[in-house]
Amino acid sequence: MNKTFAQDVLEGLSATNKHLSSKYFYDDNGSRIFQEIMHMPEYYLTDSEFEILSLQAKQIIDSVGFNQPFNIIELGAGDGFKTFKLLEYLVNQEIDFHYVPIDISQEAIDSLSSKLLERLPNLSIQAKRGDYFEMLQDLKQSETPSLLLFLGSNIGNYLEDKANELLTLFQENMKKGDKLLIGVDLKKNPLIIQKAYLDDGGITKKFNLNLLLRINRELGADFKIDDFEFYSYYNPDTGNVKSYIVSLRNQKVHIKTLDTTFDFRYDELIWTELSKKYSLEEIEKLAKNNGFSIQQNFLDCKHYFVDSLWEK
Ligand code: AVI
Repeated sequence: MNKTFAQDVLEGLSATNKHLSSKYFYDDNGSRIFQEIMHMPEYYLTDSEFEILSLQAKQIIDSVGFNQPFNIIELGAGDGFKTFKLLEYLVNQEIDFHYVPIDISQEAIDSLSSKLLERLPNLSIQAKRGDYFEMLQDLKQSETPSLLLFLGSNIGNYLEDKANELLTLFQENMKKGDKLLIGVDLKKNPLIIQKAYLDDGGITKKFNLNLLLRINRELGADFKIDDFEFYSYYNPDTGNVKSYIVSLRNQKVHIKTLDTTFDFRYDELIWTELSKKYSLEEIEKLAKNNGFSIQQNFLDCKHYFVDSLWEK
């Protein structure tokens, strides 16, 4: 069942250890702040993946190996900045494919389509807005082979069980021979990871606090943003980056739609996000556990990030 925003907020803020899901970061405003994050020098993930898709587009497409027209279905496409290089390569080689980017934000989808068509007028594209759980269902019916893209280390935002559930869902909706290119952020020097999430400019803080503004706007709450701080840390033993909103004083927040007042203690945490980092061995297990075999790993030159090509 797909729970609503209101139900999830009620459940998360009523829990002993308060939590809110990072999937709600991405309203139009949040998606815009995420673009800012992707342009921060500390947020190496975007540059690393951009490098892989720019310099190894040919190798990736050769390894995918479809010898007939195919679909590229991108889940959580965002502004498509990374994917551009791969698409550009395909268009320049006059390879016959159809691109279907899917994202939850209408604004992101609109800006992606117009930017791409401006630069690649011959691109065959049909953007879709929505939850990708629903969008996957057409996949199995189609005769055309598909390459699924799940880039940007989006998989890192899922707890282990949910990650397995999602990958199994992909697997079940793919046809034999379909491919999945999955972007995963690798374990590395903890200081580099820490800086990507606790940036000096406070953009990641703004990204997290935007969730409180969203609750104010959509659920009629009265969060005072200045009374909350942001904290994030990387644990190299587990590979987990965990992010939190911190209450700076004892305070009450009323949420009209929920007809409920919540107490926040001084220093109380609201857990907002997991951004898990993997080793190559863990990625191999993840693939195997969910019915995939790894065909090839494509790494950037610093070995910070991998785009791993999986086959059903
Ligand atoms: C979308 N996702 C992979 C990002 C990440 O790195 O976990 C979201 C993000 N959160 C803070 N900075 C970026």
